[in-house]
Amino acid sequence: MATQPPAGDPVQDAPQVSDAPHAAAGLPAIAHTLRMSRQQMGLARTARTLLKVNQKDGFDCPGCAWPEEDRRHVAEFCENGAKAVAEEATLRRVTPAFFAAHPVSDLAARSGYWLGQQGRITRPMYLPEGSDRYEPVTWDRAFRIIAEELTALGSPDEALFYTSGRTSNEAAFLLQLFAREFGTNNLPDCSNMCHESSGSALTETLGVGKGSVSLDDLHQADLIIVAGQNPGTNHPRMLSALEKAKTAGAKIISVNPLPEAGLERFKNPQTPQGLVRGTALTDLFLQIRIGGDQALFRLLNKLIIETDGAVDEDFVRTHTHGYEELAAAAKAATWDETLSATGLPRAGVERALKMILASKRTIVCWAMGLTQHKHAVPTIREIVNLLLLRGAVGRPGAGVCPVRGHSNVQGDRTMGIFERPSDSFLDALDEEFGITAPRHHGYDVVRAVQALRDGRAKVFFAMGGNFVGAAPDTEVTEAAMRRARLTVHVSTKLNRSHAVTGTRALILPTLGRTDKDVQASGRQFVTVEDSMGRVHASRGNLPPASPHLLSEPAIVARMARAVLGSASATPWEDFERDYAAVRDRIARVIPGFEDFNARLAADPGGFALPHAPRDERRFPTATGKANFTAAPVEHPVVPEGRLLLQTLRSHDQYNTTVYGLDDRYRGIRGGRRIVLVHPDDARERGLADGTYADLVSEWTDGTERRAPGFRVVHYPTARGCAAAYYPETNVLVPLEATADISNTPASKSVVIRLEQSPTD
Ligand SMILES: Nc1nc2c(c(=O)[nH]1)N[C@H]1C(S)=C(S)[C@@H](COP(=O)(O)OP(=O)(O)OC[C@H]3O[C@@H](n4cnc5c(=O)[nH]c(N)nc54)[C@H](O)[C@@H]3O)O[C@H]1N2
Ligand SMILES: Nc1nc2c(c(=O)[nH]1)N[C@H]1C(S)=C(S)[C@@H](COP(=O)(O)OP(=O)(O)OC[C@H]3O[C@@H](n4cnc5c(=O)[nH]c(N)nc54)[C@H](O)[C@@H]3O)O[C@H]1N2
Ligand SMILES: [Mo]
Repeated sequence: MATQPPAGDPVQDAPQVSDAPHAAAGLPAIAHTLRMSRQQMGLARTARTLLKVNQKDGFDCPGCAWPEEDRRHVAEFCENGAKAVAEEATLRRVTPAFFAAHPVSDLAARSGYWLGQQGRITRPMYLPEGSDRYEPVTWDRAFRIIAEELTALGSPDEALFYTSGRTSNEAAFLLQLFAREFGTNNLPDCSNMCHESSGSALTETLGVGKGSVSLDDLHQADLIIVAGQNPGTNHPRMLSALEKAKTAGAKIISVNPLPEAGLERFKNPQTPQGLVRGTALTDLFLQIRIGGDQALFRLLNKLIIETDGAVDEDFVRTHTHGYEELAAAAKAATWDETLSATGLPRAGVERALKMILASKRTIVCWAMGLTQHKHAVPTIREIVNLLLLRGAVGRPGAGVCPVRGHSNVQGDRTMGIFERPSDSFLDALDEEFGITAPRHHGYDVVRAVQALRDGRAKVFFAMGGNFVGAAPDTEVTEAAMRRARLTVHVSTKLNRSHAVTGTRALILPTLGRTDKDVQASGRQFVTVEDSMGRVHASRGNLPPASPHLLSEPAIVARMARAVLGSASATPWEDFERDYAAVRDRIARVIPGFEDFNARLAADPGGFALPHAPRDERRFPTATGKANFTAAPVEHPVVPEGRLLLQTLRSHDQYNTTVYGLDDRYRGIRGGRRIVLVHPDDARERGLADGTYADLVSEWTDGTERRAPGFRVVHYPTARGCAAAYYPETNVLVPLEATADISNTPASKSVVIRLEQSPTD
């Protein structure tokens, strides 16, 4: 079995470039899946795990948050879901002997790819003060160390409890409860870097910070606009839904600076005919300039308002507020300004308008291409404006569809992982547990880095994720993390955050989704919420990666007991014993979870959470109506000679986890240090395809940040724009460059210049 990690590092980063294909999935996807799975898991385990992904008695795919079809295929998996599973179910192991052989200074010199390839962590590990080597530690001692540092703090607000979106509802609920009993709302999470802008925009305009459509709505839509999203790589199962809608007659508009193969043509690996010919998905491709979306949607809204009979007046009168303000602001939109902000041809915008006017059931889907800009929140609000004008919210086949990233990022927020919780949530928590949760807001991700940097936070605890790899401004973030007294990572695999630590550090290895979880009361399952607000069970079926692992709920429960001791009346032991006891409490605290356990027992396939705008056209906003908004139109201003860089994902990565060095759908192989530039922009700078350039970001305060040695790839992106992979480019994103209101790092609009690399 080829399950040994590849030897040696630095990993050779030598990108090869060929023409990008114009279709996604198909036979190459199946071949690729099987090869990667076999390398990590061997053949028998590959078969055993892949058959259980997303089945009703199996585990939730640890990949993306796209919902499952109700009648599932025998093998409901996609290439990238399978890669996420293989990465976790790997047979490779990181043992105490590994840590003895690799001091922290050595780990810090390795690539993220190499670290991830070493396998699953098997034992709790401790890095004492002044030492360069992690050593094995007992669980009891690990919790005592955490208790020591937490109780020594001057204030509970000097502690940070980060969550990445793979954490189950049960573990998330316990973690936020513990943090609030301890006395802080410092619960930053990956959502702060992800869909926070969507949540902010939707809460204000519709009253609920989540999407308003179900999978059935998508199938029934007659127009789907996909803006700022690359589903072929990041939500591959969405392509089946788009194909289904398409077959039923829907039209698709994609709005993107890049032509993404998955949106062009989908070769469904589940059908023989799909494998051969595939389905063309996009009817209209609007190749927009980075950051031009608000301008585009504002002009479309003006044109809708000016077209007789195009506004759903009945809906606007009955259900909305603020129409007059929007109408007045929209008047100011001009073709000239819009075409220059978007780089689009007039005919393209006119065609989009026609398609929108012809549609009765419109859905807009989006992801990071819209959320990670300075003006992300007003951009998403402008999309809401469009849907409200057309009465396309709370009607079958219509609505907003922010497509979430991590498989339970939405559920974690529902469970109270939020630095700005509502009073009603805290009141319910206080009442249920007899505690007094703090009411003042905590730190989000960016503020957490600032607090560490400025010495206002001293203990950092992470329930999953790779904080220093994922956060912006790598050098600033790493320096901030090194100032902590203690850093603790609950992790399945090694990553950069284990190598960039506080004075003391702990690695607490945990069960993943695929692992069987047995507690004193017997075998457990956990629950997750998908991108469309459906909650369902997830049950691992593999023997755990090591007998020394604890589950995430067990880790929180034991930490709480060690830290809070007899001061806490919460039955932490019972919660660890039987997760049903946690769900009983969730049922009493969080609306929509009534009879949680009973409903799951009746149907492990789960249930949909209530959503007032979708279910009853009720909008729980400040005005009691759906709100039109009329923010001034913004778009990035790029100084002469500069480009606007977006930092995105390749096909072979899951956020900071790098599965491999290829980006098949963009024709890149064998390397990640590439920058995609329009051929004319590259030539203007004297950069032939294949030359190497440094990316230098220029921030408004005059500071510069440099990422050296990227191979220039001539690529048909929109003019004036560039693209390169995250996390290699996080070093370029200034910590202070964030979205207004949501404070999400603006990692899709970084002003850069290209400088030919000195070695070239
Ligand atoms: N295999 C795999 N699956 C994943 C992930 C992964 O890393 N790997 N990550 C998960 C997570 S956490 C998330 S949040 C999602 C991310 O899913 P995506 O948002 O699809 O991820 P990105 O690669 O960041 O792609 C951003 C897309 O937006 C486009 N874009 C960039 N700027 C603009 C703009 O200004 N306007 C418009 N209209 N488009 C723009 C880019 O060209 C690109 O197509 O995927 C989830 N699923
Ligand atoms: N420049 C730039 N920066 C970005 C983005 C971007 O587009 N551009 N995207 C942002 C987005 S959308 C997101 S969501 C964040 C992602 O930020 P994070 O969620 O913090 O990062 P991940 O890379 O998903 O975390 C991977 C690690 O999670 C751990 N892990 C995996 N499974 C489990 C599990 O079941 N339990 C536990 N406890 N640990 C587990 C493993 O140790 C693995 O190394 O990055 C953000 N950063
Ligand atoms: Mo995300």
